[in-house]
Amino acid sequence: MDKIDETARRIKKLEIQGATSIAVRAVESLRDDLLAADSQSTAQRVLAEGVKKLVETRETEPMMRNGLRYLQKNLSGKWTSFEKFSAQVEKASSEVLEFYDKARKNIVKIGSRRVGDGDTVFTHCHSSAVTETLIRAHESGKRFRVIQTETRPRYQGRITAYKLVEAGIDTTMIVDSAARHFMKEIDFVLVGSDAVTSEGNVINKIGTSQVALAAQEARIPFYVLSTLLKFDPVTIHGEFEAIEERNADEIWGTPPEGLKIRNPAFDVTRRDYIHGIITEEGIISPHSILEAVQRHYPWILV
Ligand code: RUB
Repeated sequence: MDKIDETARRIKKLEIQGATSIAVRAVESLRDDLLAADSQSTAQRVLAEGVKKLVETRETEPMMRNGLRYLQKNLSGKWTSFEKFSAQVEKASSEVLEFYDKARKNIVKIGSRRVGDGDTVFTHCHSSAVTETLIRAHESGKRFRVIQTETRPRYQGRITAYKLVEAGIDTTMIVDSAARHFMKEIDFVLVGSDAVTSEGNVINKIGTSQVALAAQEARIPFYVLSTLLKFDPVTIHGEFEAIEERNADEIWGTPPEGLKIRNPAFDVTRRDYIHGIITEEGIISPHSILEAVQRHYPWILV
């Protein structure tokens, strides 16, 4: 399981970050190790252990879980030959990667239309969907400004900054706690998502819900860019989306003895604060998320 081990290690260390990159790399590594297996029984073991290992890297990543489970479902059962099994690995993994790719293209297209000439857009953390959307809007000739957070403790805002500045977008970085201070300058907030629940709540990088609160207070629209593939089906059955809590040394490497440090990676933004979720179906109300998932990816709900 060389590829799976390497990918799991890199996801845990945040060398691979963001829900989409995590999901794509997890599916690719599982596909590669399945294709490298020398027998059907080895492949079945890689499938079971590999999915478990990848899923455990980050708790709050249903886009990865949905993709890996799609592979599992399509590879279960008895195969008459190892060649047939391998062909099915290729087929099912290409299908998942195509779902991811198509969804991304659609949300970027729809999201970039929402950016207006002269706007000031606020974003938090690094979402590859958000940066791609802003870059697409810029490439289409719109001129706008972005205010973005540095995103403690791991500074993912710097990745956003590099990408936006490289694309020639007028970008200003602020500390996370300055979000409310700058709300009066903003036209709308655009953030990514790690998970969407059956109630239409969104889980994204810690601090997102504070930005949403500040946006609501200032009467600023708060949009979330999220493929429906980030829907977490367990939330229908009453379970809460698990929130990953990371190591304390991300916050302070040499704290005084006895100090307690808490480091949740994500928080929940309730649907009441969300103006719209920008999905592959269009900009939808958080209330209609379940129906939209049912229409596009019924297999997620099975
Ligand atoms: C990243 C984060 C991103 C979402 C969406 O958190 O919260 O907003 O994952 O990303 P972390 P994308 O850095 O802890 O992974 O739009 O790329 O799917």
